Amino acid sequence: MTKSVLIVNGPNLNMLGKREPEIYGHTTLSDIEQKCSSHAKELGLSIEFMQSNHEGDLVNTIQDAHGKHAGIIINAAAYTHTSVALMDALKAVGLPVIEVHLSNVFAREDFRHKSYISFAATGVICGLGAKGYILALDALTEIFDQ
Ligand code: CA2
Repeated sequence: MTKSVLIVNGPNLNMLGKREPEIYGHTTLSDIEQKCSSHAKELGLSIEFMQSNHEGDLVNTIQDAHGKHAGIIINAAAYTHTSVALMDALKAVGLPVIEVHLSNVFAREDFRHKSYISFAATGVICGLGAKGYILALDALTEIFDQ
């Protein structure tokens, strides 16, 4: 059966490509979704791609992944640095998790160096822009095949 990957995007990522291109580039979230969708097809996976500005929606989506998805890719955006609730939901769902950031958070402000998501993540990719999501799909494929 085709394995499915849940791709979760946190607050303000809906503005990608529309504001602050000097930090986050010109690629929109919809461009990233299309790239993920076509790469997933090549890997024989299906994806559910979502974005929300609300922490509770993100928690609900992660909880609902149980029995539905084989792995999770998450860019929790600002909630990365604040959300015990997202960390707990990711731990509870018990799926492999790849954390992605478009920017290199370690080359930015100190408050971005701390990630609650990393406590629940199998691996972390940052600083490679939209390519990070593609590499995360490759990483999950390897994990599924182990
Ligand atoms: O580098 C990343 O992917 C981040 O997760 C992006 C978050 C930031 O808070 C994290 O520290 C690192 C911010 C996402 C906001 O995206 C915007 C896009 C366009 C315009 C404004 C914000």
